Amino acid sequence: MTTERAPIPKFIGARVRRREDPELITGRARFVADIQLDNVLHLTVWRSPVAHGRVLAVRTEEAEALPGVAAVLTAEDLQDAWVKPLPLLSGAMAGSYEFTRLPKRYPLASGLVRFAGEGVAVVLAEDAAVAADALERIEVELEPLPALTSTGQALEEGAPSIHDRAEGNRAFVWTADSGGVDEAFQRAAATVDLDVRIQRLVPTAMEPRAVLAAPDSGSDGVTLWTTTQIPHQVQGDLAKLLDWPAEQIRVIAPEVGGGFGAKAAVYPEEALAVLLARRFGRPVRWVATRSEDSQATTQGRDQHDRIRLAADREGRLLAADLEVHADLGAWVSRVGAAVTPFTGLMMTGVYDIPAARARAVGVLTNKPPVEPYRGAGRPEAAYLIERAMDALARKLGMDPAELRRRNFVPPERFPYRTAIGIEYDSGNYAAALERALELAGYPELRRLQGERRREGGDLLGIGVACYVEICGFGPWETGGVSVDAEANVVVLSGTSPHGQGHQTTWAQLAAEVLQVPMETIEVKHGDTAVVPQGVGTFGSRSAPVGGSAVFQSAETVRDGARAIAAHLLEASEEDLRLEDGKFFVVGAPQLGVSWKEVAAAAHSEGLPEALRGRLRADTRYEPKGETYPFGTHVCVIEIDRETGQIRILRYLSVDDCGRVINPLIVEGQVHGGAAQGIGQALWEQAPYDEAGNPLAVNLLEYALPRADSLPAFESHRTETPTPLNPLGVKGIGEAATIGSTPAVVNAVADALEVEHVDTPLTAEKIWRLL
Ligand code: MCN
Repeated sequence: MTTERAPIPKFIGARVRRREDPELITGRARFVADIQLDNVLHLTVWRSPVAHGRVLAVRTEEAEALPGVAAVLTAEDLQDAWVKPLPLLSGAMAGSYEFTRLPKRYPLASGLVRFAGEGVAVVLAEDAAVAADALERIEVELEPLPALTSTGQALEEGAPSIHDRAEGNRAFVWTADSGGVDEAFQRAAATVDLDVRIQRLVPTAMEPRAVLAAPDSGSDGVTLWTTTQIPHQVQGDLAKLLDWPAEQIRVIAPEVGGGFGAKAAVYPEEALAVLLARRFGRPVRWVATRSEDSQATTQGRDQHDRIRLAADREGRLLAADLEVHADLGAWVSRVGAAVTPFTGLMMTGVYDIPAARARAVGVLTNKPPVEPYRGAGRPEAAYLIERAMDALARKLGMDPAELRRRNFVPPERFPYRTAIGIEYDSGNYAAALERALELAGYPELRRLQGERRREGGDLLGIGVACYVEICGFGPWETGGVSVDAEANVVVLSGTSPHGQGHQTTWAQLAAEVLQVPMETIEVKHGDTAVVPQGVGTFGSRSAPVGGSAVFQSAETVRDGARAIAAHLLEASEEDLRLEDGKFFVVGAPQLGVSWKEVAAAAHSEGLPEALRGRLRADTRYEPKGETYPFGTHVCVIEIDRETGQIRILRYLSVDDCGRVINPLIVEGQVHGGAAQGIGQALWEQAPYDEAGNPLAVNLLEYALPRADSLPAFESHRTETPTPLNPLGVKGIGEAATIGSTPAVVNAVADALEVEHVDTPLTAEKIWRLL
């Protein structure tokens, strides 16, 4: 119904404070570990202390004999329970797989352990202390085997294969090729060739992972509370693994303290808790310690790449060529085979490059599995192309901003098909760059830098990075809206927020369409019994896909309400306008009915059949395609010549996520995202020794960014809506992580006047370089 003049948005675009925060910041929110049940058994996992070894014997008698221990179980004890291995996804939007050999994983290792931290046996005990003591009494005889800790070692001729199935330690090889790359390199006036290592990171959510599973009374069902971003997929995957009907597994994601992609996996502990709760008829709880989490939760990034660019004399790009060696760890994660190709798919970035070729090899090593981590393959892509662009600018003696300007995909070319074969929906890359340069005072910064260089003071570096990312993945998401007899609104969403503020933004969407106060709207999510279908929160998909579902349901309910109002007013629907919670006849505002009256009538007996049930709608929204947010980040740094210490003097970004639902939340997402990208650039790394032992398993050893080491973020926006969804929104959850790492590293390379330096840019590394 489009007859009414669209009211000026009151809720969409407003800086509404997050309604979930009061509970969170006053400690009233309930996380998995806060849920108390009677008669709980505590689960602990015996984890391999070595990265690679043959399990010769597991002796459990001593542990079993400990008072309070209910059971000690090994992979062999449980093997009949698992009907299928943990499910894996593969497939890419363009290009093709030369082969895939994805090893089959079960919740506990048997025969071989393949990374330090892999689970071999479990204890169930009456309390957590006994469960911990029992672990120490389990005796596992292990024959250590040489560990492969890098893609270089794993791909070497004659290297032992970690899995029989994946010979040569290649789990998959994905390629895409537009053709014409070699010819372009032959006729190029300038080329660059960078060898880049992207270190492994530990996704560090505030809340380590935890599970609690309880048998339902009077049925075969089990309820699982878990720290997940994807409750419905956990339900589906566990049902396949155990061959149980999905309805027998209710999955609840209560408050989840961050995830960053690492809680979008389906984990052994989830499967074990559900299985054992049913077997023992008692609730089963497992809560990871911080150091356990750093080994038993999936990790991020870890690539060794080579990127080459070819350009003509004026700096116009002719071709790009990329080889990715992705260190997947010991197992291909649930979506690893589908996500690694993103680095290749997004390799041309914001530039119009006529020829491109990518090859991505998924390599198995003796380290914990890598799962998507904020950005998942796209931070790597943006980092590679943006580092290579700076290197090319150096080679051509050209200002890096000018080189970018010359190569952007122009706004009139959208939708734009890249040489790799994916389609960007909308964009104005030059607008974001120019705005960022203006806000930064770019010419003045360059002048100052020249002055510093002449005078020999602390080194000043200016980093510019332009990014585009792919997000808003399908295949669908659910969003339901209903209005009860008292005009209270309930929104049901298949997304599963864990810090993104959907409680607030979904209420904004419904309030806008229904023209009701936000306080009358309740948003429910994260429980498969309340919201029967959903896909979950990852890949910055919730606003474009889940938000669109909520929006469309709200429109359907509003139209239903208008029909009821027309019936009550004996007016024509076309003559009715909705404003401030009231339907009224245009030109006669005194003739109106409120939402309360409409809702009461809708739930009463007297309504004609055709108008019944119209205050409820459930949309399963299928996006027409992915959306591509973009932006420019600018970082200004100073390097202390004496210590190699890097100080960020200014950090600003111009991000474009299309139409914005809540600017306050978008800015929060940008701040958090940038903090993570800066952490990767400067401090964070998950090192392993030659034997595959992790060297950073707690927050003393793992250098997480801290508030006092981060700059004040200046967050700005341009707004280029996507034509692909009714809201015009693109995602923002990962954008700043993608834009920030290259901005910082470009600034440091600019200060040092070097072609490239690998992350993390610790003071020691910089000091040695100086
Ligand atoms: N939003 C908006 N206007 C837009 C786009 C988004 O107001 N144009 C709002 C959304 O309504 C939502 C939030 O911004 O409230 C993020 O939306 P979106 O970009 O769709 O991302 P998702 O909600 O799907 O969140 C996933 C994304 C990812 S992939 C990671 S990783 C990540 C991130 O979100 N992990 C986070 N942000 C995080 N924030 C916190 N606090 N914790 C994490 O673990």
